[in-house]
Amino acid sequence: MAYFKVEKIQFEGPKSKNPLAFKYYNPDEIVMGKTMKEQLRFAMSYWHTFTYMGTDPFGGNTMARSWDQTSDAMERAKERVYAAFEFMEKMQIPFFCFHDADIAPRADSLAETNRRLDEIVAVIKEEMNRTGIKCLWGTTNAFGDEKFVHGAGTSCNATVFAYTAAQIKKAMEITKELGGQNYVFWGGREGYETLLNTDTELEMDNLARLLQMAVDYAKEIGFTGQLLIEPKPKEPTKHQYDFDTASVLAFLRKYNLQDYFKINVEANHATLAAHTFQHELNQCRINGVLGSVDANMGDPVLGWDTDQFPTNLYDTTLAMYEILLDGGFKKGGLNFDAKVRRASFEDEDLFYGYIAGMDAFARGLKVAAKLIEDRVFEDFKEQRYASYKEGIGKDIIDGKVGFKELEEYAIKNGISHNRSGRQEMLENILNQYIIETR
Ligand code: XLS
Ligand code: CA
Ligand code: CA
Repeated sequence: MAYFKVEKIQFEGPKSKNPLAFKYYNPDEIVMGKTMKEQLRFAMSYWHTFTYMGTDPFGGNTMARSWDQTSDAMERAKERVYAAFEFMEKMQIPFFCFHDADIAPRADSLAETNRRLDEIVAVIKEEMNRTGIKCLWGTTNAFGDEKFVHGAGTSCNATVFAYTAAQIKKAMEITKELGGQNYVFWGGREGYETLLNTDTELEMDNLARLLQMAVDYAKEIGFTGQLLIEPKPKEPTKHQYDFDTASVLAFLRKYNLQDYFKINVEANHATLAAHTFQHELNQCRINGVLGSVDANMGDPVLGWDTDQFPTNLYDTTLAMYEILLDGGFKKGGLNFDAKVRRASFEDEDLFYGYIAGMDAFARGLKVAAKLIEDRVFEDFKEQRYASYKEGIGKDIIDGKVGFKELEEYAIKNGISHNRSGRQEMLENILNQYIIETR
């Protein structure tokens, strides 16, 4: 049975006026030595695409999905699998990401929840075999249920810590079963509201203990996927421990976990932390921890985690620029952690959302590749830092001088003149590349 009336989305090129076609995403086109499909590694988020029904803090569902009409929760979960795979096939999306709670309904007991997960995982596996679609990453939802009111791994209640560990254990097992290439930890409620009732030291130590247990268990069961931490500065808690890439790195190094984790960068989380998307990717790249990406965008006017489909070409270009400079994705990919607006409630809108995001990233990929090929910023930066290539600059880099030698140098030579940073010139060149790249 088909759930969607829309036919498979095809590449028709930039001249096409068909809204249900790719204008820029041409899966087989080679960019920097790989096909677009291999470079971009697009993934569908199970939750925003198949369980989000349009609620917001002021109102309920606006979306009545054709795959959601059966009254039995397990039957509904199975229909959701078939609808999800039909959607990915029609969208030409090669990967998916999921939380345990997205794929199977929770039961009252953990044992029954786990049994339900196994039942649905078997159905997903069949669909994976039928279509060749793969799992980019799995995770557990340790934030939605009431039990996580004080946090999960950072809860003041030790039995909640234990329950969280049990959930991660099972989620890791099913991610392995599905051949997931990564496992994500997003600390949904790992943070606090007020220091008046919070022992941050114990909470952070416990978070590290939980992650160490996850590392140990991954080893024990032979899960070879990459473990990823997804930073977010706030929402739902006022202050989340995994604030941004820099604070996650400091945390990992403090607890000696740095060898086991990379980062899953989400665009909207970067902007919530008052960073740009590119800043976060750049921090990952220079520290060798760029794992995967949650592709979406926020709204600068609204200022919360709006999880919109990414359509801003500056962001997609500069994101792909960092990703390409990093040598491209290894196990990671571009997961659309994005949802259509609640007023875009028709099934067809899901297609428009994904087409917009995939085209924006395809375009970003091509522009970024051209910028790198032409060494637009590289040559400029090389010139800008040329003073470290010789003389006193080289001595600083080579560790040949200390304060005494530098004082001597400064007294004798003063400073050479500073040159313009040419920001506006560079921004205009970037515009030119975005407009002109074919
Ligand atoms: C929420 C997060 C979440 C993670 C996975 O803001 O983006 O969806 O990606 O738990
Ligand atoms: Ca995310
Ligand atoms: Ca988000």
